[in-house]
Amino acid sequence: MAKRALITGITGQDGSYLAELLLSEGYHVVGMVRRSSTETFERIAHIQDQLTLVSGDLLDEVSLINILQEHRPHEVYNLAAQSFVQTSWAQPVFTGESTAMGVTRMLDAIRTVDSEIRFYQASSSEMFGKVQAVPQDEDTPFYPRSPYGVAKVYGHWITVNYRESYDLHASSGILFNHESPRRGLEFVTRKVTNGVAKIKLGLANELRLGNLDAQRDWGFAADYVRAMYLMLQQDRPDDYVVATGETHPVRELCEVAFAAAGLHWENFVVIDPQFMRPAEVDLLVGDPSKAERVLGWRREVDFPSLVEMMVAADLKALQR
Ligand code: NAP
Ligand code: G4F
Repeated sequence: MAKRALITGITGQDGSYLAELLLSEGYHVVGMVRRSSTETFERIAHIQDQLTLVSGDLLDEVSLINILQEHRPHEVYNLAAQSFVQTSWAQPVFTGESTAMGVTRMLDAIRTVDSEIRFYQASSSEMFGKVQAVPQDEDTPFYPRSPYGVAKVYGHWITVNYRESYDLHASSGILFNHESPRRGLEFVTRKVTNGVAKIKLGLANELRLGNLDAQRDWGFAADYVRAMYLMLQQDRPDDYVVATGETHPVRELCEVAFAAAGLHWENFVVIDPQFMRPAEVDLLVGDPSKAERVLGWRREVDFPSLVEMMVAADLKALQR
């Protein structure tokens, strides 16, 4: 009998890659989508006929209980969230409702319907915020710097708490930034690679950015969803840092991305204060040793290859 998995956030970057992976592993994949006046299925259009899409929302626990009762998944991957850090200052309450309380609603729905369901929570390196150690691992204390980071800390600890209180197989992946050609256009990697492609094709003549000094540990999203899957195949639930172990400033991202199109970044990048944040996370770099040792996880794509892949994809899409 095929295993059944429920993915919340299936229309997002990670949801689309995870759905592909689970289908290739022979799963029956159920994807939860929220009601919208227009469809947001672009990232899963190529596999939509292999998926069961169901309507639900992390803000509505009744919808979660009904979905679990009807589809009886063996595994739930909770990827849905208000995931853009900058927006979390403009919409702090909504961010808390979906990114923090949404986790409790799903955990409680699992406890109510079937406590044997295995659960994955999409935790984030944003929880480390003003970092208390370098590199960051599973024992590094959290110091979030945005309403989003605070909400993710709540989601992380409620996952640990339900695991310890109710013996749920609930794991939390503390994932560092991961990117791809499917990344939302508002995040800095995709904003840069899309901006480079537009400039190269004569569709724009500048790229406006915020803090170029911030450093991130950037990996490839398709590598990272493999770690999520591996966590739920373990006998025991646990928490894992998933990262590359390397960090790069936004300035270097610009350098590599513009160079991939034969351009020099300093001729086009303009600093614009509107993209600066009220509180910044200056440096993130993760230590993935535990995920490598216990899960046998390895990343396959390095930083220059990732950026070059994204520039090439944006050039191709815009040329089309
Ligand atoms: P994303 O592209 O922004 O996707 C977010 C998904 O959540 C979308 O499918 C969105 O649906 C859905 N969603 C938002 N609010 C919802 C609600 N109230 N009910 C149901 N669905 C809702 O994010 P991502 O990059 O794939 O990230 C996946 C998860 O990992 C997120 O929880 C994110 O915070 C976390 N994370 C991401 C990274 C990263 O670097 N990508 C790193 C660490 C952790 P619509 O399509 O309808 O908007
Ligand atoms: O690409 P970003 O918006 O990603 P951020 O804030 O690191 O968050 C992402 O990764 C987290 C994991 O650490 C996830 F949990 C979260 O959901 C999301 O996927 O910004 C990266 C850095 C920041 O320091 C920002 O200040 O780039 C800097 N930056 C400079 N100029 C910019 C810009 N960021 C954006 N989005 N746009 C700019 O123009």
